[in-house]
Amino acid sequence: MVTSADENTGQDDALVRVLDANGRFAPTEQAERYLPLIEAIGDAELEQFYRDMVVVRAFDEQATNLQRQGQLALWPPSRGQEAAQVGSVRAARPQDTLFPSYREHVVATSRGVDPLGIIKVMRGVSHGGWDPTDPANGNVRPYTLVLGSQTLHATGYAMAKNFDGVTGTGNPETDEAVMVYYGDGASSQGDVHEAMVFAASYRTPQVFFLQNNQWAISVPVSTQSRVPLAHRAAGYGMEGIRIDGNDVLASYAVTRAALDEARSGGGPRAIEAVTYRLGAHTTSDDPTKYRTKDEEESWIARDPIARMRAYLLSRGAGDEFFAAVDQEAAAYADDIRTRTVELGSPARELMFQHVYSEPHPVMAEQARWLADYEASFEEADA
Ligand SMILES: Cc1ncc(C[n+]2csc(CCOP(=O)(O)OP(=O)(O)O)c2C)c(N)n1
Ligand SMILES: [Mg+2]
Repeated sequence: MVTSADENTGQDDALVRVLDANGRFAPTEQAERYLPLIEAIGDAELEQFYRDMVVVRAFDEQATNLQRQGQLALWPPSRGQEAAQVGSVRAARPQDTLFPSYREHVVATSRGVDPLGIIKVMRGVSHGGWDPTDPANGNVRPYTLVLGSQTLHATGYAMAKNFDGVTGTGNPETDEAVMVYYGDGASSQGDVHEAMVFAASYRTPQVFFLQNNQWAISVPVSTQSRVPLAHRAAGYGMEGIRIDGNDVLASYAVTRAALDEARSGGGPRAIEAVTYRLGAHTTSDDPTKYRTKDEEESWIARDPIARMRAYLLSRGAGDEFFAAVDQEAAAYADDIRTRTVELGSPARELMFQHVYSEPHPVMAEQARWLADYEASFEEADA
């Protein structure tokens, strides 16, 4: 079945959506089965979703600025994708293991990872950023820049959960599940297909969480697939669910249900969160070269934070709450700035030390060349 470009980019209505673009409670037909889960979300949790989104946006803006000021080598902005990420990560249970790609900043931080861990990777002063085996880091595996490769890691890890018998016992409080994040562009990688074949064959306790943010750098999603990406799941033998990725409630409820079905022995699930990357692909990219202002504005009108704010207002949240969240976000971003500029630079010899396991003449030669080159400036200064 070939569908129109509009359906593929999710401008149609056939999505699980609970809050409309104006933040009104207006569940689509596809959302009905999730309503009991939505009704069970308490006020404190709703406020937490909003707080998470506002705080990570402040972090993301601060990091983008730090890159522009030469403090980071690169930054991949998450602006616009906050609802997809916050809803899904808050749906995970503590015992679950999460495999991010490279843009899931709030996925990492809301599980306990210090934001400086992410900053260090993007500054080039750490190879991994955080220790995924340290319980303080909430079972979040390291960022993966090789597109789609983390889906294989996740499937292998989830297969091991079955072999170890730590899932599928019928107890959602202890049964373990795995969730992997990837993008619309990554979905064209062979790795993702192999990961899905093995996941379905071995009935892994796993959720594939695809953020369709419409672009893979400058390539539109319409080039990646002739059908909505969620439809692909059926070909592997798993349910594929398409959600409005700018609706934090849809993201939460659908992910919660999918993870719990997967952990109870139901096999893997695929979620396609239809969203939009409002920022550049990374700070090395200029999106004005390949997309229109009109397109960006049509998605700004569906901003996930404004939508949740309107919903909370309609439920009676007051100015005090919103002011406190803004203050918290500003303090969070300030703290990141302070600690980033204190990081300094690693010794230049370090970059040659882990290329080969043993000393290597080419590395020795390059290290000598760099030392001489830098010394030439000292002589010039003297
Ligand atoms: C295997 C591989 N090929 C190419 C790249 C270069 N690359 C980095 S990000 C990117 C686009 C990814 O798009 P998508 O999967 O939609 O994720 P998004 O960046 O939109 O979050 C490409 C082609 C890479 N990192 N890895
Ligand atoms: Mg993308």
